[in-house]
Amino acid sequence: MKTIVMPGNPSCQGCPHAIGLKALGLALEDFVLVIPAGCSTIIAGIHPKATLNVPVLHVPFASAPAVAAGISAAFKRENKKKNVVIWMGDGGADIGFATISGSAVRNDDIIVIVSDNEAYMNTGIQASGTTFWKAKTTTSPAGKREDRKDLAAIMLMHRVPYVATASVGYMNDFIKKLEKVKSIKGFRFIHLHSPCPPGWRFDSSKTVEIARMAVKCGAWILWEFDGKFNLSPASKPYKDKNKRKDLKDYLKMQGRFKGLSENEILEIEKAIDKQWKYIECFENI
Ligand SMILES: Cc1ncc(C[n+]2csc(CCOP(=O)(O)OP(=O)(O)O)c2C)c(N)n1
Ligand code: SF4
Ligand SMILES: [Mg+2]
Repeated sequence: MKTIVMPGNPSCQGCPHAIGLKALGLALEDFVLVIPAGCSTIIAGIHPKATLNVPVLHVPFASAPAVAAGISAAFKRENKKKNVVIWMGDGGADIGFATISGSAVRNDDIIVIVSDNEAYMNTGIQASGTTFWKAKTTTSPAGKREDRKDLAAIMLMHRVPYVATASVGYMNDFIKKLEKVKSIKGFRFIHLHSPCPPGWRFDSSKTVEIARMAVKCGAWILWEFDGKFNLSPASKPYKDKNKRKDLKDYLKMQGRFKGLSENEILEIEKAIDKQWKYIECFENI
């Protein structure tokens, strides 16, 4: 266990990537990071001002799984028990999806973590496949019209040994999942929900609160597949729609949803209900 995010790193205040990266240091003993372009590249920095206290390789999006699998194979040859972790954003997971999918099919012995702040933040808040329904970004100024892709579900359908969702609002849950994956062999995938203060337009003190609200209103569902599909404890109560917190409270804390009509909020509610229907199917796997 060690602190991997050093003081003085250039992340914004309240940055979810910095919170998530801290969890890696707490859960994994011996690992290297492969980081494709994104805010995390800037946070990690370059020598002599590198701010992550682990070996980091910066790579282009699509090459990340091949690079990580190569490092993992080299460690194995040397009989070294080290984890190789790709830490990437949702934009990276869009642009580099073909190679992530190929790596999952080959069951490469790597951990892939997508820290999803629901847009391409580093290049100016462009919408990604996982951007929330109706959210305003610089490429969806009137609100995102397309549906939101469920990346973790897509990875689950690759039949890999481990897939989970996590949230920077539930660090114990995330750390527990990381502790489990470090000794599993093969392709392991964690989709981490990472609310971003400037991108979502909320106060930088509210990252964890917003992340928790996403789970409590059912918009982000915590689950784990390790051979068997399970809802994680924090999300279990919200399977019951009546127990979910008011979606409006989640939306109104974020500038990216300013001006939503009642009808649009109803549409989002329906999309969230549909998301839970898929979970019901997965529970029968
Ligand atoms: C092939 C390729 N296309 C585009 C870019 C430009 N680019 C750099 S970072 C980035 C956005 C990354 O977004 P995401 O992965 O969501 O990370 P975030 O910045 O949100 O943490 C893009 C498009 C690039 N570096 N390489
Ligand atoms: S824009 Fe968001 S993800 Fe990027 S460094 Fe700032 S808080 Fe972190
Ligand atoms: Mg992003």
